[in-house]
Amino acid sequence: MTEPRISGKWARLTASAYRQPDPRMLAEVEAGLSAPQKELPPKYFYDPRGSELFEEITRLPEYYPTRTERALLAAWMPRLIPQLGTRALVELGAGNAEKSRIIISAMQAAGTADRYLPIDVSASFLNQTAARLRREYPGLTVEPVVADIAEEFERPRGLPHPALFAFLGSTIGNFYPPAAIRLLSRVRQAMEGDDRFLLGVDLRKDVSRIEAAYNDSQGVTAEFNRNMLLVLNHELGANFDPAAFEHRAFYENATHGIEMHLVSTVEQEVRVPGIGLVPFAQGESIRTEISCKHDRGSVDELFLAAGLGVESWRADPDALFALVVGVAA
Ligand code: AVJ
Repeated sequence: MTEPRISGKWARLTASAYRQPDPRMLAEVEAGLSAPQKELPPKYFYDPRGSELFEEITRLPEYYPTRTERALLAAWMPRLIPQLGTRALVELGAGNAEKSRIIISAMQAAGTADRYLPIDVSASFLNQTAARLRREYPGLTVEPVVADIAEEFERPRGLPHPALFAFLGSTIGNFYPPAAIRLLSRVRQAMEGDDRFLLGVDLRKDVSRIEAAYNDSQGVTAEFNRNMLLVLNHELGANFDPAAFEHRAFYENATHGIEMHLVSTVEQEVRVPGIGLVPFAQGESIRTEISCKHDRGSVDELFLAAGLGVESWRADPDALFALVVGVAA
């Protein structure tokens, strides 16, 4: 089907009315909203506003993971990178690449900053990031890849050795173990020779500390959570009223993870074009994210099942967060 060709301000004003919804997104949303426990994939948090809100989360006093991981990287990478001789950094779920800079700078100091391949679902964010890094590191070849790492991952062609595949920020926590193992196995398949895997994981700890990180006093996480409904409105033409949903985040002991939900405050029906009317009882929720926490034992299990072994493990003194180097088993 050809879209009407219009330009200037009308193109912008009418773009969303003419755009076809992404069929993959529509299928995922339909499946998620028709499940007994409604759910939506966390990747739909990250439109430009969502990415901005997530960056705000990373600076909140309660949200310890980002700053703890950054400190671990800053302390370790200047020694680890020259030991490994890393020539290429492949980063799964790159976001704004703020932490990647620490690794790339260590590669540059070692004289091996050859290539950087950020992989992310958000093309616009990725391209901004790539442009900035090319300016900051003139000798570095930056090759952004738009992909959903939960669905697909292959060794990028022509990748120099040794490569470091990094999956930071505890994003692995978004996957229950079976899906985490599938993802890690695909990374393992992509690894060759003396390549390494670098994982950032949020550790199991006092539940109140974890719950506080997802229930910040400024309400940024609540706004981030509700933003997913605006993404559905914008992308699918749905008519969610974000004010009719409440943010809820709690730790589930059985799965060692935070669950984030949007709880309908009223009985209501929401229209999603291509899906129909979605009914909500008062108090019924949509699960928008899980964030599983790990320890040395659970990481060992995931790695073992994926054909990887833990080569080294570094946690901060308070054992909030760990960086793990994995090697083909
Ligand atoms: C980006 C998935 C690691 O689980 O802590 C932060 C996302 N959600 N606050 C996390 C998130 C709510 C974050 N990850």
